Amino acid sequence: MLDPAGPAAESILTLMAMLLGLSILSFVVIFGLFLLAWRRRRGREPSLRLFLVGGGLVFPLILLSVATVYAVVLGERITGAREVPALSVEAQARQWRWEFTRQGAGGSVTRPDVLDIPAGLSVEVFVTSADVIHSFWVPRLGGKIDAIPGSRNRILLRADAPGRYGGVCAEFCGTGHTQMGFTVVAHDSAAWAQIEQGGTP
Ligand SMILES: [Cu+2]
Repeated sequence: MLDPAGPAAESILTLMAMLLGLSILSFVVIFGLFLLAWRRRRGREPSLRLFLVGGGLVFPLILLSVATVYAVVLGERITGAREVPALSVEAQARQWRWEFTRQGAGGSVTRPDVLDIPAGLSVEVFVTSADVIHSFWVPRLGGKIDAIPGSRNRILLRADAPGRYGGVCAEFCGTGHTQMGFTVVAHDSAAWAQIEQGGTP
């Protein structure tokens, strides 16, 4: 996730860096005030009003407003709610593997533990589970989404460049949890055209 390869993962990293920055800023300000109070304990009394209104209301209000607006704007990018995807894929989790199904030229195509996508295009993945709760996560491409029995959760992924991206189950789901990895293979346009014609990836 520290080496994002698509817009959703990039937004998540930006959001994390921004929240970390605000936390450090707030820590420095509060610790600075503490040091000031400690050094001046025998001096004149600081204004109680400034402390309560400034430190208790204005300062956190500014920090939280910035964080909220930023998170909402980035959240739109992460969920891709308004984007029209180029491809829809069904992902079904079960103890302890993944099955990815898409509609191809000759009917539905299912591959275990490998998700083929076109590079550079948005793909929506509908995630569900056949048994317990799992979680779908491709750290370099986007955030996590839970795989819940009886529910169909959507996540939007885009890989900017062709390549292989590792995915994991991010919710402890039993003794085989650590082996429940999968691979997202992003194909270039020529290879993807072949796959759409029914060729093997
Ligand atoms: Cu799992």
